Amino acid sequence: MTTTAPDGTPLRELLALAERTAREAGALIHDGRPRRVEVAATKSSPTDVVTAMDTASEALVLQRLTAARPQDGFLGEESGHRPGRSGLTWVVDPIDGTVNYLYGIRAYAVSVALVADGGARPPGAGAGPPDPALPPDPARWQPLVGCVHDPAGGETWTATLGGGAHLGGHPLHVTEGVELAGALVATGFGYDAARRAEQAAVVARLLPRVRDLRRIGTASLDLCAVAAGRVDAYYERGLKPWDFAAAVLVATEAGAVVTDFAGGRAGEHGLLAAGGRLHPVLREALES
Ligand code: LIP
Repeated sequence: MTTTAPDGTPLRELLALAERTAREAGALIHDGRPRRVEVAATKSSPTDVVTAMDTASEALVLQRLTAARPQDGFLGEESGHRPGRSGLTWVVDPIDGTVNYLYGIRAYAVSVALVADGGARPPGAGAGPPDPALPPDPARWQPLVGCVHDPAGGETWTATLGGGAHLGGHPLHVTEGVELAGALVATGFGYDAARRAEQAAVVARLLPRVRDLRRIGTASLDLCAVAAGRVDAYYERGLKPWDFAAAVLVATEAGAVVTDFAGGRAGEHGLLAAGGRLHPVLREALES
């Protein structure tokens, strides 16, 4: 079982820092939420919004983590990448479920992960030396510590590599032995209308074959729901690395199989999380 990071720091110490920071940012966004949240900016589409609280939350997390561990890199949804020199990078979504937060729907989270970089390389560089100036590559990184804090629900999900996944200190395990027809499946949709049309077609074909679908609107909470057995599976295409960096570790440490739709490494191109028996059946249904 892995108990220390490559620099020798105990994972439980790094998890404590991640959890302390996520909880503080969670209190900021939850307690400080104005009655009417304004859109501060948009990103990939008019519906891909940023609020002032996204920015404030990330600034707080960045300040706390760089004060505690200035040698580490940082990759945040709103402020981008800051290279480090330790080979470790904090990957942060300051508000996952921003649209829910904007509308006052109580399903949003602060996600903080620490990954071993795995050596990001310039495009076409092959097996050459990693470039520390580049953001860590989700296709190569190894999450070591993950914390997803849901301030509205008062729940904190944690995991360390090889140390299991926990909710409020209680161990988590995915549902097992679920048939496709009995599966409660979570999913999400992109901010791009053309992609949503494709995703709607997939839903139309899948819905008659499963128990039901759920669309929570927050990828990190979807993956934590798989870990806790609150849903049997979750799939989505188009997620950003900060959406899933921490929660994939929670799900895998709870016994979920997490891949893309072809059975390879999960990422922006596709993510499917489910218990061992349901995963291949659902993957085949999604591929077909
Ligand atoms: C959101 C994800 C959600 C997805 C949304 C959006 P954000 O992240 O958590 O699963 O369906 O399109 O990507 O933008 O709130 O950080």
